[in-house]
Formats: sequence, structure tokens, C-alpha cells
Amino acid sequence: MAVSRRAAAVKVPVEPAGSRLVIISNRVPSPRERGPRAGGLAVALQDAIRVRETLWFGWSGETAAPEAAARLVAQGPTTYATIDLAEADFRGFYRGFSNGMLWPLLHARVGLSEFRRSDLAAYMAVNERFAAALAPLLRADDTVWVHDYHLIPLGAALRALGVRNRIGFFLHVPFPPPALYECLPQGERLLRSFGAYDLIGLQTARDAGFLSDALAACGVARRARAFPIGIDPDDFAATARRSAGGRDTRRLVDSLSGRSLILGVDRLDYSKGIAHRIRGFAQLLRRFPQHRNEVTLLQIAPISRGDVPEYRSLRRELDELAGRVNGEHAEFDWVPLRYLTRTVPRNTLAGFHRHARVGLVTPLRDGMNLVAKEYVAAQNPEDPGVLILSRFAGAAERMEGAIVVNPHDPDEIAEALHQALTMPTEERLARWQSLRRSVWQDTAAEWARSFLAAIEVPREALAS
Ligand code: ADQ
Repeated sequence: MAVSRRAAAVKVPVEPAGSRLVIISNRVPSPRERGPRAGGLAVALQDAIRVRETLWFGWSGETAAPEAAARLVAQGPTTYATIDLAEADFRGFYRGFSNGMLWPLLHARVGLSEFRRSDLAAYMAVNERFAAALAPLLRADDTVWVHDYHLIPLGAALRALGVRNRIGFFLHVPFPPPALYECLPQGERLLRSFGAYDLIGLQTARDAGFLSDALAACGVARRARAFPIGIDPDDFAATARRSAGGRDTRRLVDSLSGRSLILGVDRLDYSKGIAHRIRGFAQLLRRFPQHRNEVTLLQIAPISRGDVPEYRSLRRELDELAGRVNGEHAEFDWVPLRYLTRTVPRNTLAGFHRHARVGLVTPLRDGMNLVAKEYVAAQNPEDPGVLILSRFAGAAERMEGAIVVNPHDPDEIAEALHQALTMPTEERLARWQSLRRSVWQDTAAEWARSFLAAIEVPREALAS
């Protein structure tokens, strides 16, 4: 592994086979994280970058007085290039505009969003800094692929520096209907910056439609297209099989004493609808008392963005709600809800998924939601569990076979849970077969392949 503080010092193959892929995401996994535990984008892109020379550029995750040039670390065919952010930039760009304004807005929670002109200025400035540090590293035939809401104006900032490469953009989170998007002050400025991209991808046809409408309304001649992200289902299924026989899953199973397991797995985020889910579960216990002392809901929700105020208040709300539900329903030999804010390793989770009779995935709004796909991949084909899925997860657009619910109605969640817990085997098998087809069709590898195939066409064929 070669480590260098300067671009010029890094050795790259003189004449690469084919053009290079350049990925830009807000966070670049640190060398320690780059492995089976990395999750997220690293997993989704692993097939694309395994065989192709790749430059992966982004924020190091560190706050420090920034240097102009990126730090480079080469690992196999991939070179990771990172820059630090100044503390003030981190606050304005990341905590402020990206996570305090854009995240809630794009998840249709305008009431939670907080706009400050200084945050928007930091957001634009950091995107310009990214562009200035990246541009000298680019080669003429690189394909550039920008990821997610932190970096919407990056393409335009690169163009302003004279970069003429193919540049694509993928938004991992939803896009709201134009009437909501309009709430964003200076929102047209961001929309116009989409005009710099040769290809714009979103998770679902519905979100692509909303963004295309917003772009058309402000005169940007670009249409967004749907590229549903997925997982590596064979890999996750194999991990689940292994892990289900391991020590942690056995301990979990023993502790349930024969009760059915309902499983929720999320980052602790208000978009995931965790409080609504717990209320739905409590409603199951009230309305369908035959399940009392027969089921356990295990909710695993490690803390994320703990320095953003809304996330701290969400945590307080969930602490109180979990205590109340257990106080009301627990018996001396049964605690209905197990609520963990600690992280559980991915491999262990895979075994838990396999054992869960019900996968309960009820976000209020979600770009895709990969947990739903992981739940399906982890099941035992002879005796699969049932997926309950919010209609507001992007995953619902192509996952027939789930019980689809509106998470705003606790009674609907309760009824779906009752249906799932009492579902005859043939129906469980038929639903899972249908879900399996979709998870094995819309994989991570296929997502990356189709996006890159759509952008790596002759210039004149690129959509305008
Ligand atoms: P996230 O909001 O992070 O991602 P999601 O798709 O549900 O959401 O999960 C991404 C990965 O994180 C999955 O591999 C999942 O297993 C893992 N994960 C989630 N909760 C976990 C937990 N408690 N412990 C360990 N691992 C956990 C964003 C968008 C999503 C979109 C993805 C990918 O918000 O809508 O599906 O990007 O594009």
C-alpha cells in the first residue's frame, strides 16, 4: 500500500486498460473500515471497482486545517483520495445544510429543516473545494460518478474549472414533490446545477419524475432516470446461513424461549419511522392479545448523527416510548420490546434476519432501504419469514410479495403483524419467492453496471 500526501508522488499504471472510474462521495471509508464491515456504498460499488482502475475521492471524516491537495492511498486497483474539512466548513456544510436542511427536506419533513444562508454558503464553498482538489487528479477519459445530496453542485463546480469528462450523479435519498421542494430558499440554484450532469439517477421512477418536473420548471433540459440500488444477495444469504448457526444467533434464539421474533434494523433516524413502528407493535399487543407473551420485537437502531439536535430529541422520544410500551405490556417473565442503540456487526445481523419470523421495515420515507432486501436474502428458502414494508420506502416500488403498509397508521401495522404471524406456510413461500426474484434481479452489481452503461455511451447519445 502506497501512502502519499501529494498527488504527484503516487504511482499509477502508465496506460490503464479502459477508462478509469472516478467515484466521489462525501465520506470515503478509512483504510480500517474497508472490508466486509464497511457497508453502504462500498458494498454497492464493490463489483464495479474490483476489476477497474478507480479513484475514490471525498472527505476524510477528519476536521483539520485543510490542505489544498488530496491525500492519496492506493489499495489494489483503487486509489482513495481524501481531503479534511475545516471545523467551520464541517458545521455549515455537513451538519448545517446537508443534514439540517437537505436531509429533512428531501425526506418530506420540511418542518424539521433549518435554513441558514451561512450554511448554504459553506455547502457551495465545500463543493468548490472538492472540485478544486479533484480536478488536477482527473484524466481526460475518466468517467466521473458523483454520489448523494451533499454534493449536488459538484458537477457544476467541476465544469466551472473546465472539466469536460462524462459526469453522472446518483441521489441515494428521495426527491420530494415540487410543491415541497419550493420551500428551499434559493432552491433553483441547486436545481440549475443539475444541468452540469450527463446522467442523473434516482432510486425510483416516482422520485425521478419529481426531480425531472422540478428541473423542467426551472428550465434545466435534463431528465432524471431510475436506477434501483440493491445488495449482493448471494453474499448476504451465505453470511446469514453461516451466522445463523453461530454463537450470537444461538444465544438470541435461546433467550426467546420459542417466541416469534419480529426484527427492526435501522440507523437511528427520524426518516425510519421507528416510533411509529413501536406504536404499531403496541397496538398489536392491545388488539390481538393472543400474541402477548408469544412475540418479541427486537429493534436495533445505533445512534447516527448524534450531534444534530433533531437526532438527540428523537433519541429521547424513543427512550421514553420504549420504556412506556414495556411498562404497559411486559409481564414478569416477558419483555415485549428489546431496544438497542448499540451497533451489532453486519454478520451477526444476517443471522438474526434469518431467524426473524417478521422483518418490520416501516420508514416514513426512504430512498430505497437495503435492510428490506437483506431481510429477504437472509431467509431460509424452506421456511421463510414475512416482510412488512412501508409504501414510502423506494424498495416498495419493485418488491411485490411484501405486506405493504402506511406506517402513519398504527392499526395498519398491527393488522399486518397479525397477518404475518398467522400466515399459512404456502402463502409465506409464495410471497418470498416473488420477493426473492426482485432482490436477485435488482442487485448492487446490476445497479452499478446499468448506471455506467447508460453514461458510457457515445457523447452524442447522452440524454440532454
Ligand atoms: P441508509 O439510510 O443508511 O442509506 P439503508 O438502505 O436502510 O439506509 O441501509 C444501508 C446499509 O446500512 C445496509 O446495508 C444496512 O444493513 C446497514 N444498516 C442499517 N441499519 C443498520 C444497523 N442498525 N446496524 C448495522 N447496519 C445497519 C441511504 C438511503 C437509503 C438507501 C441507501 C443506499 O437513505 O434509502 O437505500 O442509502 O442507496
